[in-house]
Amino acid sequence: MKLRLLLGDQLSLSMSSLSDLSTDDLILMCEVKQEATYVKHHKKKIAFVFSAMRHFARELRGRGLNVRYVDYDDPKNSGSMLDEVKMALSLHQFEEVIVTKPGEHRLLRAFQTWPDELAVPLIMRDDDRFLCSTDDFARWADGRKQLRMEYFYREMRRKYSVLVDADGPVGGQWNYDAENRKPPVAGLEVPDNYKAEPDAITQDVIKLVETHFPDHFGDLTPFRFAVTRDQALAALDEFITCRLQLFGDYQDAMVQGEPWMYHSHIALYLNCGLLNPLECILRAEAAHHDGAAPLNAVEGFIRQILGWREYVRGIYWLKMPDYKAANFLEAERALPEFYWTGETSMNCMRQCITETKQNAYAHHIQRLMVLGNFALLAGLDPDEVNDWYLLVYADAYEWVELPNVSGMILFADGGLLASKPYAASGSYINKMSNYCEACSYKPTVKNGPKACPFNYLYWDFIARNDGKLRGNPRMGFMYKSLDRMNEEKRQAIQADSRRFFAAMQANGKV
Ligand code: FAD
Ligand code: DLZ
Ligand code: SF4
Repeated sequence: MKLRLLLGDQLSLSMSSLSDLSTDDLILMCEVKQEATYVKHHKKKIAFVFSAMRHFARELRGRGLNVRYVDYDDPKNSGSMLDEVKMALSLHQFEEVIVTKPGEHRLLRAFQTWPDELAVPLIMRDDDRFLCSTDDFARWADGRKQLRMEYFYREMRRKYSVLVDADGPVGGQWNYDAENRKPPVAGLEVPDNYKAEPDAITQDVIKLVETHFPDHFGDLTPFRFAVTRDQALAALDEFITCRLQLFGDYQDAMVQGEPWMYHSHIALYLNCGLLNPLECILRAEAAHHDGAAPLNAVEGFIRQILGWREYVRGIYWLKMPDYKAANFLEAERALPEFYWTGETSMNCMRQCITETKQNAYAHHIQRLMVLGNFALLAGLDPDEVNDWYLLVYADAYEWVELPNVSGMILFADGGLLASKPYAASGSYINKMSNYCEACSYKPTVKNGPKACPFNYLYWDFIARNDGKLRGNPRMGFMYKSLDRMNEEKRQAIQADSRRFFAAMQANGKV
């Protein structure tokens, strides 16, 4: 008889910890304070994880399996995963505890200390839900000077025979990104996103979160996430039939009041096990095959899952724990208060933070080119930025959050993940969104109180990091432009940036 520990992001019948399951075994699932508060997760994220866990436990029981489920508000709940395992072990004679390796290094480290604490062996199995194992990624990375996602992705396309035919990549190119940068056009009619009706289980969880996590970030209701595999499949279906066609065209576009755009909104389901990556990829590939979606959209979507998602996980496990401490640009400014309140005159930031607060979601380009770009330009401390991203999004787990934040947005890893910083001025945001129309700053003004802060902060960032970035071949053009600037212009940039940072630090009113 074995005890099988199942974590909140392991909600799949195909978990390695459940293979060779016997009907005598006990599956342990527990809602514990430790996991719910190691960062103060968004209220919607906790409600999502707890409700999905409870629904999955119900499904397991429906299949005749033994489940010990510890509710958060059970008076006997110890609050600690280890103590819950000990408690379960005291109930029967178990031979061993089996668990699939967790998605976060902090928990793996904790699990590694458990054998000293437990009377039976702890067996940790690899998480084989991913399409590239950590060993295969390490083999791919071994000996390479640069770990570029694009080359990894091409190998994954070949390995899984996705969008490839006898002549190579379908359509003749591996990557159609150049077609996926259309600015939004007026009158876009974005389809309504998938919404599940909260059932009694979800309603109980909402009450629980209201009671126990009142000071956590974010709006708890309306809560419309899928919480079962069937619902998650319905959300995937909605994406494939209603949004995929324009996913590519408007992948980088941002529109005021349209938080969901043509994205799929499935990361939270993929990351907790309700969906598996290959089924999403194959659905998109089939849509192209059937003529229902163009290649630029389908390839772009598949690249995010088969490429980026697997690649960032590979980087995480290859480079942890050092990756977390990386701060190549020596950024140390505190995260400003408006990341929590949304109270800033920068309309793009206000929109993206408000939507994050409401939905525990922002789409990629909001995370990257607005919220992340600001964090980079302002030189915000990577630890604080990482904590923020880890707690505000329903899809956030450290294996995927950390490389995106430290590598992709902050360049804290010195260029392991991105060949140059994703820094941009207000003109990028103005081109790719309609946010600037409703902003009290002007994207075309470069200096002075009316100027878009992204404009002068951009050049301040370039000047401030001269010693670290000038040697980067992809930054040569920027440093040539900086060198051509006259002294008066440089001083105006510095003065505006100082005034901005002083106001931001003093009262946050920027
Ligand atoms: P879509 O745009 O529809 O993309 C489809 C799928 O591709 C996503 O569901 C996701 O599984 C995958 N994907 C896309 N981009 C990435 C990427 N860069 N890395 C890994 N997977 C990707 N994604 C998370 O799942 N969790 C996070 O905590 C997270 N933090 C991020 C932080 C920053 C600063 C940035 C720039 C990106 C982050 N991402 C994260 C990646 C990406 O922004 C989200 O996966 C995506 O916005 C989720 O929305 P969606 O499901 O609508 O994605
Ligand atoms: C995110 C989360 C939360 C909020 N709560 C729990 C919980 O109470 N019990 C649990 O088993 N898992 C939870 N999780 C998911 C874990 O944090 C996740 O398994 C680890 O971070 C490893 O990825
Ligand atoms: Fe953002 Fe600048 Fe545009 Fe305002 S003007 S919305 S701050 S990019």
